[in-house]
Amino acid sequence: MAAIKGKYRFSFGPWNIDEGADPFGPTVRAPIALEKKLRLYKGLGYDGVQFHDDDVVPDIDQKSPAQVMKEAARIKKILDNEGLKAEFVAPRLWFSPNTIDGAYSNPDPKMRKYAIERTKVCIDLNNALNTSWMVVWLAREGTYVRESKNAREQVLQIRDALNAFLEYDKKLKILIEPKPNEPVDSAIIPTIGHAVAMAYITVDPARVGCLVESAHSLLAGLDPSDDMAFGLAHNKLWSVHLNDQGGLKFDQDKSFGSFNLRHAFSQVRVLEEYSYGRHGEWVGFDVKAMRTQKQSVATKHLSSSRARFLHLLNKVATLDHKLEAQLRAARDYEELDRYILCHLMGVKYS
Ligand code: GLO
Ligand code: MG
Repeated sequence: MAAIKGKYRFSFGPWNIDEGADPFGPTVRAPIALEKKLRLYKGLGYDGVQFHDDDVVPDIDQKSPAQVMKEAARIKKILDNEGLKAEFVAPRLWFSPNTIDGAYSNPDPKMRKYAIERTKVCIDLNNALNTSWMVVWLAREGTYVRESKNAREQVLQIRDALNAFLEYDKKLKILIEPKPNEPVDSAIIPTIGHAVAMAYITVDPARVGCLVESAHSLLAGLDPSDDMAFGLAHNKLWSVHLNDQGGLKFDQDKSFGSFNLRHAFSQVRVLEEYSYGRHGEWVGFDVKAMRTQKQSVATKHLSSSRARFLHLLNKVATLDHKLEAQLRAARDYEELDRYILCHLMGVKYS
């Protein structure tokens, strides 16, 4: 068996252990305190924690800078005690009444200022928790009605906000997490291509990278592994949110590989082939338990997603590269397809 090249460490966010609410019904599982969730990480096979700013400091808008830092120090201590590392803190800019019509590209300058100031506090939190980088998911930067905003201006407003953060902290690295829709109808940064292009127009492109989420690529009608390859080709794939999605519907955040194993294999393959993880990149998951799950079994999606990644890694390592090369050279892609499927299904290839 070929050796596995990448060095992998895994992360998820506390929101991935949730209460099971959906837009059509209430919560079905009791909330679990952050401290208790953090105690579950190691047992599930995870070393890294992804945070929102208000996961670290609830009601962050109501708190003074001193209070914010005090609470951050408390969480840092818990992380240290549990042997965990914070991957990132992302500003949750989609709950506040100030961001109803967008954050960095809100038409109201006062609201834009709010979003920028809140993100600066989030940068301080990233430093307090000694994270790898800050992630920005641009949830409400978009439109519901094309005529309501000027899309070109929105692109530049987002750039200006990113520039303000790069200036605010000269060591900060920012990862843009693109998504084509939901909650907005039409997002300004919908794909990895847009995110990479955005990085290049900032004041310091070397400090702006991307995070590809499988479900977000699928919602844009794209192949997540190709999106990852695109990011890798630009040296900008610094994190991933592995999950799955059953076609073009609401953002499902299904367990990794649960809908389309072939897609999952392609993602693991592209990461492994290019030694993802060697420069401190995390294998992040952004997966939700089904609403049907009872409390006692509502973390299985996390252990099983990680296990699937490792199984698929083994499938990548045991590929017959000589055969692959032969079939490529012969342009016999039908046979190549048959070989890959036999390999994935554990059926003897002959
Ligand atoms: C939603 C996003 C969201 C982000 C998280 C970190 O669709 O995937 O879960 O990943 O807020 O920024
Ligand atoms: Mg995500």
